[in-house]
Amino acid sequence: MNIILLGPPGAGKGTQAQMLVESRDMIQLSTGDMLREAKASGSEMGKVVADVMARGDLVTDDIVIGLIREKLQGDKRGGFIFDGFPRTLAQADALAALLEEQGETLDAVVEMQVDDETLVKRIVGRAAEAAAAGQPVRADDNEDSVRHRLMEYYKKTAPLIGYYHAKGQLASVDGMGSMDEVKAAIADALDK
Ligand code: B4P
Repeated sequence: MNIILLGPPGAGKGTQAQMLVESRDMIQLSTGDMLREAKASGSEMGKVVADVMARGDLVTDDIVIGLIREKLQGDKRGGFIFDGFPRTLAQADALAALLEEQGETLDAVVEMQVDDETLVKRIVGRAAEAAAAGQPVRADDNEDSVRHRLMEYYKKTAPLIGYYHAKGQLASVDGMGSMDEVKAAIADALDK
């Protein structure tokens, strides 16, 4: 099964993708993690994306599509979880073409719904927890950047909700509950 986790920043896409890796032996493809790894490695691409990400802007479609293309060649295990990809209509079209090339299908798109103030609180809270534990704080985990990420989401990513709804692939779940409640809602949606 190949699925997309769609939702605003802080909706819990990464958190739920991890849970699906454990429960269904799926492979998590997080473009956010891939970009942060590129940044940490100091590669040319990492240098290009660092400022873009810190501002809360989207990285160019070419870069993220290239990252996903590479990963689709590898082991497929229980299927792929696309976490934070696609984020634009161009990325959605590219994903459809890449899956077709591999003889794969997209089985479901799970949209996680969380209100804006909860998203800001979660992300600012994550930054505060990391700082208190002496761990590195993500450059984009501050209130200004989160609010900018939200604007980008509504402008460029939210249109994907209608796009996948029209294809009959969309399942929307309430992402406001506890992590285990959201996990159960996603399991329910996937079983249907
Ligand atoms: P991502 O890494 O995808 O980050 P995100 O959207 O902020 O996080 P996510 O929804 O996964 O939330 P999480 O589980 O961590 O993107 C970062 C940046 O990379 C983007 O802004 C962009 O610049 C770039 N990028 C990535 N993909 C791209 C693409 N395809 N195209 C262009 N640019 C791209 O959860 C957040 C917090 O909430 C955590 O602290 C978690 O513990 C907490 N939480 C989760 N679920 C909870 C729950 N149910 N209750 C309470 N707290 C919860």
